Amino acid sequence: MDKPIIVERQGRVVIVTLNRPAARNALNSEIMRAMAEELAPLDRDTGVGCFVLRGSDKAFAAGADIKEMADKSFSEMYNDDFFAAWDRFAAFRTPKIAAVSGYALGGGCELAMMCDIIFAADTAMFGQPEIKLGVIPGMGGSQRLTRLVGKSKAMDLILTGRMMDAAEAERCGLVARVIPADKLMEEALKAAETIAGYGKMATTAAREAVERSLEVSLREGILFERRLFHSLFATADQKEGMAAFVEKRSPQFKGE
Ligand code: CO8
Repeated sequence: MDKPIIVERQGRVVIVTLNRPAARNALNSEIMRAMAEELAPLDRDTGVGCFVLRGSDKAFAAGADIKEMADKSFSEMYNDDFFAAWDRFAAFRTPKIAAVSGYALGGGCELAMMCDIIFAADTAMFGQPEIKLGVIPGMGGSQRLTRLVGKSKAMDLILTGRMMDAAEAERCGLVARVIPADKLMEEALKAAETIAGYGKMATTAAREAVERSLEVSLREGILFERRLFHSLFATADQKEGMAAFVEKRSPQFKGE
């Protein structure tokens, strides 16, 4: 049987490929479990500086697996806390880039939004079409999409179930960059290598600070940022980064 995900390490970057191309990478429980379990040790590894998550050319992921969910009862969904392990992926502290080609729909769009940066191929299509199935987004879409693109656009997508293309996704702030499809991985890897080349304590702190801005008031967020900033002066990487600048050389970060 094919593995649900393929995990490849390239130096300090880990490429994760969703591996159900024939099912448009529909996210079933095997993929969810593999993502949570196989990636957790890599998340904790100071030698890993960035994840890049991708699907196939046709689909990043076309949502949760409808065939797996269709016959479930409320009590099965509730008692299993169905799909809760995706929260573990979302909570990884290593920076994560989603490299999206083709469809990112429903849980696929939600998975991309669990990443820190979304790069979209010019072929990418985003949407939250759950309404067409008689349900609503269930992996954070109603919350994360609204924070990222605002209420009106989120309502438009979630209530109509329509798709938006990469250009619209970039315009509304969902996507950081739109890239020609054949250059998507090259660009994503370049950015991942840049991020992974910095000290991991600083990149972890940076993403934690930005994430916190989505949760708290401006005053609380600024205080959180300042305390994190202060705390980085206890790291060897801060000493090395600033010494390297003064000495006009490249820093050698250790993630300590
Ligand atoms: N689930 C299961 N199978 C799927 C899914 C899916 N989401 N998407 C595609 N497939 C399967 C198709 O059934 C088909 O299988 P088969 O070959 O056996 O017939 C195969 O993939 C290829 O699909 P298509 O022939 O439809 O391929 P196209 O390229 O013509 O179309 C689309 C691609 C547009 C992506 C189309 O497949 C589609 O609309 N898919 C469904 C999209 C959708 O509705 N996604 C939302 C799902 S619900 C969801 O994500 C909720 C998340 C929250 C859950 C959390 C619970 C707590």
